[in-house]
Amino acid sequence: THCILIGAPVDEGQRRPGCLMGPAAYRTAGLAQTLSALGHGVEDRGDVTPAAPGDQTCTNPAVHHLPETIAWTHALREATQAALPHGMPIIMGGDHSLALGTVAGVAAHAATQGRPQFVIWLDAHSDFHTVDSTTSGNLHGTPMAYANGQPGFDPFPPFPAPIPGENICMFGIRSVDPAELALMQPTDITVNDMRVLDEQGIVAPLRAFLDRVRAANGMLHVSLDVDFLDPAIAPAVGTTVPGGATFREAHLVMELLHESALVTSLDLVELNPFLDERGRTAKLMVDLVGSLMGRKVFDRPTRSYG
Ligand code: DIR
Ligand code: MN
Ligand code: MN
Ligand code: MN
Repeated sequence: THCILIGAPVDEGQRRPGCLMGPAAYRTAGLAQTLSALGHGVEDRGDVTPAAPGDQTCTNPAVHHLPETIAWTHALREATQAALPHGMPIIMGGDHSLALGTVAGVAAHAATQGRPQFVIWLDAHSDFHTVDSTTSGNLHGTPMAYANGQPGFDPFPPFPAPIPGENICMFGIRSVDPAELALMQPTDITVNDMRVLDEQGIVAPLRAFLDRVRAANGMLHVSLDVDFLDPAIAPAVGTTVPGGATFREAHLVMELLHESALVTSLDLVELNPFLDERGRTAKLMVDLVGSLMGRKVFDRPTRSYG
């Protein structure tokens, strides 16, 4: 695979400064070297620079950094869409508001290919607020609703090719605000919350979704929020929520995604290196990308003998 690294030092979608150092931390933790050691081509396109913010406003007084976020959305949509014909974009964030742009870019690209776009959202949060519904005003809590074509995003450019709920699958969910729940309930989104993972494990629900992606010849975007992981193994994130994915659960997701050979783009979001312990979380995220891109502890036979 030709991997295209794109730095997205977005910090405006939440209130704890530091996510802007994410791209530098991934580079320092050896993301490019990890990918080349696995035999992939790697191209680092550097960090995206947004245009000067405009003067957009909205009626929800809680919302902050709206023009900055819209500027990022335009720039990241373009950068992601431009990369896709050449390889697999890996967006190094940056807070999760960057996905307003990256998912728009992958959806626009999929539409030009006549292929359906699918999304796997690995996160403690559903990120299903709209600009109108958010009470925190942090726009990192909105990208999934934008991608699903929900109303309530007036100041934003219309989402290019809204992704139907049946093409969206969330894992690791354990923090959903009442307004998000109300918006999601009428949709066909698959929400595999932590209870589902406790009860069924990650394998069956993930395989079921991957089978649908394959049957539809879909493109598959993976958005990996650091807080999908349990804070005990991944402390460097502004919004820790107890009870997250374990080390092995997270690697198993990545290994299954690799075996599926369906993933066409990836976001790495919410890493805040200012909160990290000697790069511990950054290195874990890089190792997870390694598993997603084919690293194995042992080479297992792909068929059973007997
Ligand atoms: C909360 C937290 N639902 C909010 N969201 C996220 O502020 O909207 N935290 N995404 O990481
Ligand atoms: Mn700020
Ligand atoms: Mn998130
Ligand atoms: Mn989150």
